[in-house]
Amino acid sequence: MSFLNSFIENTRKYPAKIALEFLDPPLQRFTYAELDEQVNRTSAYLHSLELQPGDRMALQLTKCLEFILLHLAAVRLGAITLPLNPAYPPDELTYFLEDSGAKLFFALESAKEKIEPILPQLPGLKECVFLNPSEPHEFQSRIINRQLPVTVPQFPNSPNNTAVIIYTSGTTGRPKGAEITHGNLISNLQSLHTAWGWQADDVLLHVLPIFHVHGLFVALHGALHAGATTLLMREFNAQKTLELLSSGRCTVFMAVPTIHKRMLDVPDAHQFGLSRVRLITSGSDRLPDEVFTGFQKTFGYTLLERYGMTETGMNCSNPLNGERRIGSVGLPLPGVEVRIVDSEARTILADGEIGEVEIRGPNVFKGYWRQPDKTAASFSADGWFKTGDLGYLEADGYLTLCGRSKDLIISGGLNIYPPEVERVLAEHPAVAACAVIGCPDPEWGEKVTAVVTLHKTESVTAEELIRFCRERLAPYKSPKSIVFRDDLPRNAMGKIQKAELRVVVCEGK
Ligand code: MCA
Repeated sequence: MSFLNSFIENTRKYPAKIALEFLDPPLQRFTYAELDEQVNRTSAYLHSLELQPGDRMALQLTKCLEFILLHLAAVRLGAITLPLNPAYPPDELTYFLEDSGAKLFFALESAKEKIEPILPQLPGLKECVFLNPSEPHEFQSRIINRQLPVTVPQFPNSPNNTAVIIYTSGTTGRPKGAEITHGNLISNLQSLHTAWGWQADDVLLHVLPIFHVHGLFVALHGALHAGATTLLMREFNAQKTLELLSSGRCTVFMAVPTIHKRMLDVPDAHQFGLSRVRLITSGSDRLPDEVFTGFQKTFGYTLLERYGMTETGMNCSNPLNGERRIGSVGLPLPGVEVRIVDSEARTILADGEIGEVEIRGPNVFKGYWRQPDKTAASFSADGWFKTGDLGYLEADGYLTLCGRSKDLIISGGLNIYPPEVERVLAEHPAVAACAVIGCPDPEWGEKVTAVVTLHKTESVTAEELIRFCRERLAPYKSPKSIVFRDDLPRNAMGKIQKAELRVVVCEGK
């Protein structure tokens, strides 16, 4: 049983329907039957590279057809996809490939010079293939149209088999690979299918990256599961998005608050009519009230906010029909249980009381890749996943989030864990101590800000420190601003007081 079963069924039900269409160059369009054929050929190719069930295949590609084919084909063979942000520099990339023990790695031709030097450090990696998605014919002739001897049968995945590993950072140590199973994916697809009323005649406008839960599982898998059409924009463009949404062709749109805000900021945005789009969702970060009401005023549309995490997929959603409550992430999805506990005593709290959100259900991941201790620590004694988010339930079941117990920054819908950035800054010889915090920001939600003290004899500029970080971290994780201070506030145990820093640095008090 695999999440691919519904896709395969749809290739028989709707062979001539457009499954995928890339809207910007290279323009590409595939019916369900054509996509199925290409996935089969790609499976035969991966089989010829001896990709076995359970093997990891890493993809560090842009949003392209090659990514989608390789992902679906690997999973069809029972292997595990490891999607990686193309922005990861070699340092981070080496860690992900090494930790996951990836056997195959598909990367961008344009990154070849940076990647080739790290390959000798990866003895587990059997093959690294460089692709150029702007020249799709190359992939076609090298891979898809090769004479391959066998049609490979679909591996009979069980719900507990891992389908995808997505790395998430934590408050301690290096990022951990969250193992997401076929069962997790199927249950979440079914819940969302019902909750959001997916139809085979839906047309999804897809503007998100596909190396994350949101763009890959919720949007792309959701549409393939429904037998719907997906129109893909390779890179988000606010003006073009509004033109497409008002064209009457699209019925579903999913985005993060930064994207919704950019759409509101388009000059004369109110002139675009979105009345033929039946569903517009917002997730991955808290939806600011002004964006929620801005959408109502400008487009006459009430955004549907939902709540998810890499480890759990989607947990809650405001209803399709019913009240989409401002500030709330809505009701638990079918099959998902939500409770609020006291962060210290771990006792269950009553409605209205703020505590840590815990989740239980078939959507909850299997564990962190080869990290049994960290997996155990992330579950309560009775098996609920501790999200690290703070919130409260209302008597009618709506969940409202109001902060985090874990030290996490969300910028433009992407998670950044301060310790990762602090570790890099601490490597700079001039830095004596540092603390990384998220300051509220109208564009990004939160802006990565580093507060730094220097060794007395050293000097360095903010620009130099930012450049130092950008050489070692993905650009979205690198500080957007550096604040120098003579010392950092600490408690009696010597721990840096981030709450105090946030007040002083972010609020300028
Ligand atoms: C780009 N930059 C960022 C971000 N994105 N900096 C901080 N946070 C970001 N999210 C950097 C760029 O590298 C660039 O740096 C500079 O900021 C300006 O880039 P710009 O061209 O304006 O950005 P963009 O390329 O237009 O991207 C903005 C974006 C993008 C469209 C909002 O960040 C995005 O697609 N976000 C969605 C992420 C997402 O799908 N999250 C889901 C995670 P420079 O020019 O200096 O190099 S899954 C999840 O969270 C859970 C499970 C859930 O519930 O969904």
